[in-house]
Amino acid sequence: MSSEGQSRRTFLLGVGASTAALVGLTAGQTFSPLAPVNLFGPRVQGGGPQDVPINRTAKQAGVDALLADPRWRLRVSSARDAVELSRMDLERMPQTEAVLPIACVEGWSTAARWRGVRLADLLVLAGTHPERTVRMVSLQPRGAYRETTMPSHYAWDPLTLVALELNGETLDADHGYPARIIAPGRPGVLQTKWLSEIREEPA
Ligand SMILES: Nc1nc2c(c(=O)[nH]1)N[C@H]1C(S)=C(S)[C@@H](COP(=O)(O)O)O[C@H]1N2
Ligand SMILES: [Mo]
Repeated sequence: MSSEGQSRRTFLLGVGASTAALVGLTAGQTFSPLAPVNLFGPRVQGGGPQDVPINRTAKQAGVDALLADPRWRLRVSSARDAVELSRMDLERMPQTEAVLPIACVEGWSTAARWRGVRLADLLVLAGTHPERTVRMVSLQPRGAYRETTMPSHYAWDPLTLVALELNGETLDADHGYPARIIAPGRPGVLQTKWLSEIREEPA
C-alpha cells in the first residue's frame, strides 16, 4: 500500500472512531430539542439517573448519609404556625404532575415529568402570608445552593411542586430525594434539592 493510501485509511478510521464516541456519549440522553448544545454540558456523562443530568450528586453535596434517615421531616413554617411532614405524609397528600425543564447555567436544559405536592398546599397548611417570600433550606451542610428564596408569585404557582417523583420513579438521591423543589420559569440553581425546611421570610 502506498503511504498516501495508508494515511487515507488511517484518516477514515479516525473519523469512524470519533463518530462512535459521539454516539456513545449521546446514547441514553433524552434532551432532544437542544441535543447538540447539550453534548458536553452534563458533568455526569451519559445523562444521569432517570434521564436527567445532575449538577452535583448527593455524595458531593455531603447529604448521602442523611437521606436514609427515617426521622427526616419537611418542616414548613409561617410566622404563626409550623407543620412537619414525613415522606409518607407528603405521599398521602394530593399529587400534581407537571412536565417542567431543569435549565442549568452550565449549559444544559432538559424537560422531565415531575410529581409531588403543590407548594401552595403546604403553605396553606403552615398558614403563610400570601405575599411573603419563602425560603427553601436544604439538608446540605454548606455551599452556595444550600438555601434559596422564592418570591410569592412563584411559590403560589399551581405548578410549583415539592417533587417526590421524577419520570415515573421515586426521586433518585442525586436528584434531591426525599423531596426537592421544581418551579416553572426559574433557573436550575434555584430548584433546591434535598429539602429540609420551607419557611416564610419576615416582612
Ligand atoms: N441543595 C442543592 N440544590 C441544588 C443544587 C445544589 O448544588 N444543592 N444545584 C442546583 C443546580 S445548579 C441545578 S442546575 C439543579 C440540577 O438538578 P438535578 O441535579 O436534579 O438535575 O439543582 C439545583 N439544586
Ligand atoms: Mo445548575
